[in-house]
Amino acid sequence: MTPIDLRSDTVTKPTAEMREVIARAEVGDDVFGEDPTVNALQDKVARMLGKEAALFVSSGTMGNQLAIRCHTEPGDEVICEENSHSFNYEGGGPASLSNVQLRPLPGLRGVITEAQIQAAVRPPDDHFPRTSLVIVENTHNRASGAIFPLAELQRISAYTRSHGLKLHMDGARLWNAHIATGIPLHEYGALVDSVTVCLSKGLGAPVGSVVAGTRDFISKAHRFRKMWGGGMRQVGLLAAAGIYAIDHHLQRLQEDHRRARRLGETFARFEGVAVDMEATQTNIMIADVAKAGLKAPDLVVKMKESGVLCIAFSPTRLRMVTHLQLSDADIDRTIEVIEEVLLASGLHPKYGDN
Ligand code: TLP
Repeated sequence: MTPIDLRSDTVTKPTAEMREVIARAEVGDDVFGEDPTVNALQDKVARMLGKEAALFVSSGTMGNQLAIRCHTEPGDEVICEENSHSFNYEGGGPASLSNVQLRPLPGLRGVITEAQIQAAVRPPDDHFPRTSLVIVENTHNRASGAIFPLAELQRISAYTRSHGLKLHMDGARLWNAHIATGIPLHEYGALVDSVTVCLSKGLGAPVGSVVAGTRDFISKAHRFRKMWGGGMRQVGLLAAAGIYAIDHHLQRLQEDHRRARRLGETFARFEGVAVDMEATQTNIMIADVAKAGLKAPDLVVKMKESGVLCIAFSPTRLRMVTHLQLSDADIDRTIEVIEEVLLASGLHPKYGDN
């Protein structure tokens, strides 16, 4: 039997309709700027985000790293949140590709505040690195898909603008924040200097991300993308999948959000299991089993034996991510498996729940 795969929203495979669109895509050499489908995707995403221009890139990591490279000089310092993707999961890219150091600040549900940023910005002094960039993540992966509050983002944006700093948003799952809150994408876009969005996560395209910003920023990013070997040729095949994904898979993200909450509520019913339901606002659910004295990797193995795939995010935290290739029946079955595995691990439901 095919397992129910909740390891990430990156695991989706192109649907039959998407494959048809890919097959029909008009293409050209994108390094010459001649791929009409890539150009259409870039224009579409730039428009949606309210930015002047956009660039199709191979991955979210490349989008973020290009932004860091374009907004900084070697020796600069970049403020980010300590659990952010750029700090934890991009292979030390900022040090290697941009020769900058990161200054991770502790966040609450992935959110760093304007006050924290203000306190961390270095005064001008040749002893210090120069603070040039702030990165925020929306939604926040390691904070259970929490949405960055607009009001805090507005404060940060006003501060960075008035102090000559750049602000980049890792919006790998900004689509989810938009659907969950109803806040238009361009409202988020207007507050930041650049933003990366991913097509290959909740939207279900096989490959690709888009980074957006001013025309100058994008022409710089275009140069570094080429330098880093990321210039692709007849890549309209993939851009077509991205356009299809935006047109057909955006609104349905609310189903993923509803399903992630159901999973969170299931874990939260057990003694010793902590789920931050306030943070579980989109398609990521993280359950912490520290108080139950369990180990997340052991639970991952047990769930796998029952046909449910998920990942351990730390020795005690287990992550499940919902996506378009899961059905309500898959979620029902997952809930059964969670209950079986937790009961078999000696945990009890709270307040006599069953
Ligand atoms: N996240 C992946 C893993 O790398 C952890 C996942 O399964 O969630 N920003 C954020 C917030 C992300 O969650 C990811 C991917 C990226 C950037 C990078 O995207 P890719 O994988 O396309 O480089």
